[in-house]
Amino acid sequence: MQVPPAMANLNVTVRSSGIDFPGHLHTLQSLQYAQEFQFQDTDTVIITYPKSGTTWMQEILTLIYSDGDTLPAKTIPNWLRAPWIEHYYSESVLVNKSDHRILTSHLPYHFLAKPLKQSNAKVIYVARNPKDIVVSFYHFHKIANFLPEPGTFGEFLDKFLIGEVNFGSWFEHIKEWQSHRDELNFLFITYEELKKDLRKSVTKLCNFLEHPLLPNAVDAIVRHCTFENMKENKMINYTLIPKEIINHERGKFMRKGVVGDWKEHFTHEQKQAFEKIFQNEMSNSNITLNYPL
Ligand code: PPS
Repeated sequence: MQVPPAMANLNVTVRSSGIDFPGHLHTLQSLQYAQEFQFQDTDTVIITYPKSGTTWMQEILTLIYSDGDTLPAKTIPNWLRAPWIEHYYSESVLVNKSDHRILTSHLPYHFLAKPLKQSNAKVIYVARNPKDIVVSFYHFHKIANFLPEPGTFGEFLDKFLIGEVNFGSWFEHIKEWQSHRDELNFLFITYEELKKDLRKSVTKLCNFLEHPLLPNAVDAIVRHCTFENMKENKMINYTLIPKEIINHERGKFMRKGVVGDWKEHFTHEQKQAFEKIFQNEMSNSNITLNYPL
């Protein structure tokens, strides 16, 4: 696999379709590759806006497809076992994978629409309360040297609400994917659902994937995929990445893993402003988020 130097393109931003992407992981070519991606019917694609539970779903799906065997999750980094289609390295990683590929993407629907509609790949959209997303994203910006300095929380929140952050608008992302769900082999699941009842969520995922598991395999997945366990797993906690890229002295990727941390960050005014924009943006969508905002 071709790996660029550790410090490559940390300060580069790639803009495509009006959206900024970190140049450390994306190139115009890799974004083009994603738009022409050859999906297979046996693929499972995790779709998320960043900080929605991507890594958690990568871990759960790895364990579902290994029938509860924790070895792959403990020995292979998540970006090799469930690569982001749009990252510069994905083509070389995927060369060796044949069936039941787990793929990941943060891209808006319109990037993947054409190739996805030509296949029967399974799409799992993981959503999370956007108030918790913006908090998690803010803290991630402080440790990820390939993302811009976030400024204060209030400054970052303002940019998030108008979609002027890397990966674009959360509102557009969820609305666009949801409005095309009937054209796809699609499952919607939330971070809050995983948190509330991981066992039930694993069963729901197994049903969707048509991959039934014995109860002891489900037990192994539920045990392995708690926040406490996963935060120690070097294969997903990003401590394998040099600190010039993700500085773990400034904070952890596996930060808190809770629902409602926004309450520790938002002022009353920020909460009011957020909810007003949320109502405006989401009023004509038919999305029901099964958690209180
Ligand atoms: S990324 O960068 O987009 O891939 O990030 P992503 O994996 O989507 O989101 C990271 C947040 O998910 C939390 N996380 C978990 N929470 C609960 N349980 C488990 N097992 C788990 N695994 C990851 C992680 O801690 C980040 O959330 P915050 O709120 O920052 O803690």
